[in-house]
Order: sequence, then C-alpha cells, then structure tokens
Amino acid sequence: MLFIGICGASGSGKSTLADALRERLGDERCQVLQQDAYYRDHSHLTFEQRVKLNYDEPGIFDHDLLLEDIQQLMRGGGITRKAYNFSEHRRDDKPDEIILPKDVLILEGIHCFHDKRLTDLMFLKLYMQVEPDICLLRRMERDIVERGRDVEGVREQYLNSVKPMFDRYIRNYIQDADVIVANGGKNARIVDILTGYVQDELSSK
Ligand code: UZR
Ligand code: MG
Repeated sequence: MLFIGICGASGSGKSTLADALRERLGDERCQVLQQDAYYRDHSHLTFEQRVKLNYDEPGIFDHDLLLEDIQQLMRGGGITRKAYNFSEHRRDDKPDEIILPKDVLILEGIHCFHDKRLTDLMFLKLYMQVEPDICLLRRMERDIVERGRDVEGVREQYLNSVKPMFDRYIRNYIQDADVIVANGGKNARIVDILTGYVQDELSSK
C-alpha cells in the first residue's frame, strides 16, 4: 500500500487535493483519511468548555490511535471509521463502519507530519503552500457555511489558535515535504503529475 500525507494550514486545500487525487485514481484504489477524525474525544466537557480548547495544537490529536489505524491498514487489516462533528466540537456517534485497505491511502491534516513514527511510513509527503490571507478567506467561508460558525467566532479562533499555531508548528512542516504544492487543491497540473507518479509506482510493484 502507498501511504501519502498532505499537510498544510487550515484552509490551504488539503481536503480538496486529497479528493481530487482520489477521484483520479479511482475509489476502488484510493482511500482518504482525515486527521480531523482523530481529535481526542472531549464529550465529557460542556460545549462552553469545548469551544475554548485549542484545536490547532498538536497534542489535541490522538496520534497513537491514528498510528495504530494506519499500521493496521498497512498490514492489510480493517479499521472502524472515526468521524468528528465540528459544530459540536466532539466525536460523532456514527454507527461503526469498517474501512478496508486499498492500494493508496491518503492522510490529510494540519499536523499529519507531526509524529515521526507516522511520517516514516509515508511514501510521499505533500505540503500545501498557500498565502495565509487566502487560507483565512477559505476558512471564513467554510466555517460559516459548513461548521456552524459566525464571523466573530472565526475571528476569535483565528487570532487565538489558528494563526499562533500555524506560526509555531505548521509552517515548519514544509521542511519535511517531498513536494510543495502551489495554488491549493485545485491545481490541476499537480493532480496530473501526482496521479501519473503514483500509477507508475503501483504498476512497477
Ligand atoms: P482543517 N476545529 C474546530 O474549530 N473545532 C473542533 O472541534 C476541531 C477542530 C478546527 C481547528 C483547526 N481549529 O484549525 C481546523 N480551530 O479545525 C482543522 N480553532 O481542520 O484542516 O480541515 O481546516
Ligand atoms: Mg479539511
């Protein structure tokens, strides 16, 4: 199995690129996992307490559980799909669905290069290089339309956690990348190039 990581700022187009690659490689060959699904569960806290947590800090993710799941898929085993509810800031209680390994596994997330145990397993590491103002615009739109936020909420989160954690951690992940992706997830040329590269690798096995 080829394991690919896509890292970059919130709003930089990680999910968009992952979906574009899956579409090109085909659903039957390619699986996308989101690191977002591996936020630690804080359902024991009240909503007011959960809103105040720093979701951009690496320790808020369950890196051990994510590593276990990736290792399990690489061994050929199945895992249960984890899901996250951003409006409620907690794990979603969806009925268990089993994910089986495919030829290509893409993991995307703001800290998916944080854990060296995980990056050591990656065949290819991509970093999304997008100007912060563009990321903020995308995030503003998405969080209001899809994640139940308002302008004030987006502003608070951006200044309190998104920006400081980007400056402290996320921007440095570029140094771990094999490929730096310009122009975000809708960069059709990079999708072409990567699809060809991955297909060559698969057919040479
Ligand atoms: P992407 N996030 C929340 O706002 N609430 C949660 O309960 C969990 C995550 C946000 C998180 C981060 N930060 O910037 C973003 N904040 O989701 C990561 N504040 O998701 O890479 O899809 O933007
Ligand atoms: Mg995303």
